[in-house]
Amino acid sequence: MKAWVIVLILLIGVALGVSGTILAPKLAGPYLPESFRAKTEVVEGEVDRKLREQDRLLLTVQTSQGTVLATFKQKVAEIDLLVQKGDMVTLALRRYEPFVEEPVIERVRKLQPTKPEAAKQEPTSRPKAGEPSPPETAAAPGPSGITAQVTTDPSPAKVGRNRVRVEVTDGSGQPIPDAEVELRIFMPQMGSMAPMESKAILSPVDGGEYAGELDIPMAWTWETTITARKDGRVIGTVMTSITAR
Ligand SMILES: [Cu+2]
Repeated sequence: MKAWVIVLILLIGVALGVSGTILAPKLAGPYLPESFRAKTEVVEGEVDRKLREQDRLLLTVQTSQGTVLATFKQKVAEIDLLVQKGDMVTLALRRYEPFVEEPVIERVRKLQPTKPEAAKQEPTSRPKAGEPSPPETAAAPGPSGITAQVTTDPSPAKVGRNRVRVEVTDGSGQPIPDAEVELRIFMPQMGSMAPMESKAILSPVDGGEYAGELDIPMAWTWETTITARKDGRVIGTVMTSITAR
């Protein structure tokens, strides 16, 4: 065969290959199975377990569609550093699947305890050496004008049994004695995790001060509602949060 024929065949081959690469996805796109298309779905959920091995990292994420086990073999150290148990992560998946490899992590949100407003107004005196650190406090005016200042022992609160103290004052800062005070912590449903709650009925210890025992089922920043009643009638509710570590 003549040399120029071979060159011509080669050139035609290259031209077909190039145009095929450009045109094929456009023409064949609608006929390709779902998984071949670049369409992605965004799935958000809470990291409920993280397992680091020598050369890979596993995350289980509770999403609204089900649990995802994501396996990473690239950027293992980086992901290990960034993502912690309890974080909310957004994954780009082709579709929901229980087992995914190297999904793109689009966002990581730390569910850090939000510092209550009252903390900012507190004097910033440092505790002296040997003294216990000041207890975590939270105060917020309720719809009826009452204020409840929560402290936990230990502080920050721990998983398990904690002692809680609540100082209840009225709109003008006067302590409210002789009330029935109840404290409830709540976690909404997340993914397949059922909602959780725990309650403490507090007893008066001093004028306007109430105390009791609270069981905290897991490390989390819990939505906290304090309800004060007098003669069975609600005189005020206060929303705040308690973080257990
Ligand atoms: Cu939960």
